[in-house]
Amino acid sequence: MGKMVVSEWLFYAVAVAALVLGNALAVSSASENSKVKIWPMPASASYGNAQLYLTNDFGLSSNHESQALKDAFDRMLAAIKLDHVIDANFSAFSPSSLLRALHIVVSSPNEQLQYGTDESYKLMVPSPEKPGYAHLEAKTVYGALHGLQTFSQLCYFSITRRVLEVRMSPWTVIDQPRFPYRGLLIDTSRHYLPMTVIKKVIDSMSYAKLNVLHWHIVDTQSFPLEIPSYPKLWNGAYSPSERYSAADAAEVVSYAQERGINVLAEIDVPGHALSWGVGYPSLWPSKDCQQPLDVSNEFTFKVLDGILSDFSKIFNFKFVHLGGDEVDTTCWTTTPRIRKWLKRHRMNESQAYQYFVLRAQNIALSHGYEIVNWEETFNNFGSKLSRKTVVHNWLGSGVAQRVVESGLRCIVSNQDKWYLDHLDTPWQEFYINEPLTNISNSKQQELVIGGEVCMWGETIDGSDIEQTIWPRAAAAAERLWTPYDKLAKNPREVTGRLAHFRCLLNQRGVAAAPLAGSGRAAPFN
Ligand code: CP6
Repeated sequence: MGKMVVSEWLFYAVAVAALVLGNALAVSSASENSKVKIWPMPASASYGNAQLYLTNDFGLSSNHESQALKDAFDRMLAAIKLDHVIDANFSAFSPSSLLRALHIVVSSPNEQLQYGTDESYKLMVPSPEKPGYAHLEAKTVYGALHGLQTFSQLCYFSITRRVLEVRMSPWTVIDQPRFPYRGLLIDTSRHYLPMTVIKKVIDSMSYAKLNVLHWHIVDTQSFPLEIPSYPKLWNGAYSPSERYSAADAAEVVSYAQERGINVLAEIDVPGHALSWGVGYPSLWPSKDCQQPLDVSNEFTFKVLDGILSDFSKIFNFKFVHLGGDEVDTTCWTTTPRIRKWLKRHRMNESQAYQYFVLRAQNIALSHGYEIVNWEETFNNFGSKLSRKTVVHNWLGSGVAQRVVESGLRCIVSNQDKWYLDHLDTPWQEFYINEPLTNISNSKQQELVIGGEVCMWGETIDGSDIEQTIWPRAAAAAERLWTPYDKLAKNPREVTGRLAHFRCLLNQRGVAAAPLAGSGRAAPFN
């Protein structure tokens, strides 16, 4: 007998033994032990002790012809194959240990992605009814996408067997997110981010089941986006090539949607908008006092209307972000023309700030949007805000509590925990930041729609954005996905699993930093 044959027999024997043992020992609960390497941790996961092998023609079968699902399946396979050569001798495996296909059943396959879309799924490997198959059930394509991500995390390339394998089967994962809004902010004004970089960020978000890309498009430093209604606005771009056409923006939206991610577009007004005046200087209070946007000029609101009209053709998320933070009204009171206007309208500068924000809200509402505003708008005149406002926290904790007490919705991004540009915030702080702190009433809890980690662009660009976002954003992603009672009370309990996810990101080409080097390894107690 040749060597090869002996080892093949050995594999066969081990595989059969594992399968028998696995089926005998079967299922324990995921929360009870650290063997589950899925990130973020699913709502429920049980597993056994057997090993399964994906056949070389492992394919998709589905009740529905969804191109999005087919494409996602192909990407998922590529992400688990990792370019390895799969040349196992399949005849050496027991037929009962082979997985031939993933069968996907989506009950509402035509539902479009939107805020609140059902993201639940149920994954069984193998299917109890069809032993050679894995089975994935979801209400929507977007739930199925999450199921594919989870499936990809159950599969490993075995370098000894030269095959894709699923360990610890049979698996049953029943899962859905804790919060409907799980965001990441990127900032393309402080540094331009190439389209390829934005797409890579979107890919990486899908691995962690984040579902909103908050695109802080424009700020003081540059205006990179084409606005067909006011074509000189992008004169405020850094350079002709550091721009996005309207078609580019639409491409970002569809690329994200195919991965289950909504795009929340932001134009931050009336502060943080100096670059608007490069193309249209009359938007500035004056040539040497250039922000906030001129509140006294009707043209300002015409431009805002044009932008939001153009947005409504591209950004089909139900929310638009209107900023409203850090407004320094000095230029309004020191510019004689505006000072006169304020006097004539019997407004002080803080009333003018309110007037601006509320008028911007009405324009957004007229284009069919609901609104997100930074928390200063709530802190200054919360009772005047449209009831369709979601207040975006950033300054401190405690605001969320006041927002939901007032009956408005809230997104949590407190800067001491969830600002990725704060390099001295370690992943453990990201992990333990709890959006529902001090909110116990269940009606109020529901008004906290989720949270968002913020990758402000002043100190990062396309060269280091990935390792600044990851792995810390993943820590927040679990906080936002996993049921509260399944979250680790001490982040130490999840270090190994997060390190594992970090390696998975690396394998998939995402430059996630080592855990000990993320957040500059600040001490954590
Ligand atoms: N840009 C805009 C920023 C910030 C905000 N808005 C910001 C403020 C403080 C810190 C980080 C970011 N760079 N438009 C606040 C929401 Cl520490």
